[in-house]
Amino acid sequence: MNALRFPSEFVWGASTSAYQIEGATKEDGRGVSIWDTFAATPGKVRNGDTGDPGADHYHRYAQDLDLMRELGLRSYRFSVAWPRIQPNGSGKPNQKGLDFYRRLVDGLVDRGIRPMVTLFHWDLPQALQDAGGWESRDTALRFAEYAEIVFGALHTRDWLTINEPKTVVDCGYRQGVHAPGIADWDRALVACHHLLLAHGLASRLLHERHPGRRIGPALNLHPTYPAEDTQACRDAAERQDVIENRLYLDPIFKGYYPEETLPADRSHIREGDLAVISEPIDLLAVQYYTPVFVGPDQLRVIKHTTRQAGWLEDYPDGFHDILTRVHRDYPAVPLVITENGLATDDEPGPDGRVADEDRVSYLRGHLAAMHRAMKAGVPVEGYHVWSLMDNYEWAEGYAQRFGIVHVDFESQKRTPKDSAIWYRDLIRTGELH
Ligand code: GBH
Repeated sequence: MNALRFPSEFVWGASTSAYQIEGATKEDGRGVSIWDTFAATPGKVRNGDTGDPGADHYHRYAQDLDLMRELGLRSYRFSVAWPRIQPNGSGKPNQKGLDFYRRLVDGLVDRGIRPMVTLFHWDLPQALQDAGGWESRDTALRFAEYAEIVFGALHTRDWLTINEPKTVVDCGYRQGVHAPGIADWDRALVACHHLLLAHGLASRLLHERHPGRRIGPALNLHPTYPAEDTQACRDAAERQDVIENRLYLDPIFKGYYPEETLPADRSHIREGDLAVISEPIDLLAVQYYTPVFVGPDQLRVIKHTTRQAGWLEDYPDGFHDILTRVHRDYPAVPLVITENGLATDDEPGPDGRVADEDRVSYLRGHLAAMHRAMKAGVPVEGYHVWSLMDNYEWAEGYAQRFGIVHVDFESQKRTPKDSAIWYRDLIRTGELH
């Protein structure tokens, strides 16, 4: 492949989230989150793994900041743990929690790395779950209060509201494989509405109180394709697209829900809600891992198997297709890629190197596909690999490693994998080889 050039102002970065890396779940006044509860419930997470020790980032953040600088990152996307800021989900902020994120943001700025802050990456305060969680409208109102506390404490431009509302809806409320572990589609749709409302309320607040800043949602988008070239499969893929993508894109960009997703009982959807949800956004954060191939029976068909995560297919064209489609159907907003990556089971070899060639190949293919979309006019301003370092992969515990930096969860030693060295060179030259 000839080298592909990226614009010199292109923003290269890496992503993490609080519960997955911080550890220290009982320190400095942090309250209990629904993931602490879920992980402690027997049978929910592989090997009974919990967010402790994580990558012990709460204590090692200074070392991790130096690592980011060595890799040449220009942006770092992380999340704030709501239970560190409001241990019970409402009321006066916990100073020590705010101080941690202030130190982190200062450390980034000192090193010339742009912070991108996610307000909610799934670690809901348990006290709010006890009061109904996302099925309760009040959680959306509490989220806006929490957002305003964080907006006021961190002086930084770019903000993301909710990470992957679809995963909360689908894994947390439909399948029950994530916290809070509910398996009921009707309840999932209520939670979905309140997640979107929370996004809209926080976005509106930022616009009213902090002009000059930018905000948007972080959506995991999955292009859907017919598994076979038949009418039944094409229809099934179309139906699947509604559930995967349009349930989130349509209300946010157009102010309405796809007809097929409106439940019989709509009492939770109030007059004016969709105007809040469709508050204009300043950027759309796109997370892409895998397409979905759909069989005539609406069941998923896996076509391009990857070694570790069964749900994740290596299909770069899907990235190109979803980017061009989003830009065509939901135009006029800059796109930032906030997650893309692969799980592998790499360990350091005798020479200390971590040879993760599958990850390099996945990333290379996906960046080439993104480049193709940019050439076709899609305004992608930056890219963040998932993840900066190995971490707690939710229900998979520590078994799946998505990092470009290896973490030994016993010693907490960090070792940049071959993919990290490759990424550093890409950032330095702006050329994809
Ligand atoms: C993202 O989720 C998350 O934002 C991030 O925290 C996570 O670490 C990363 O991607 C890698 O997974 O679908 O039933 O097979 C992506 C959505 C949801 C996909 C859980 C994998 C596994 C359960 N993920 N899903 S299932």
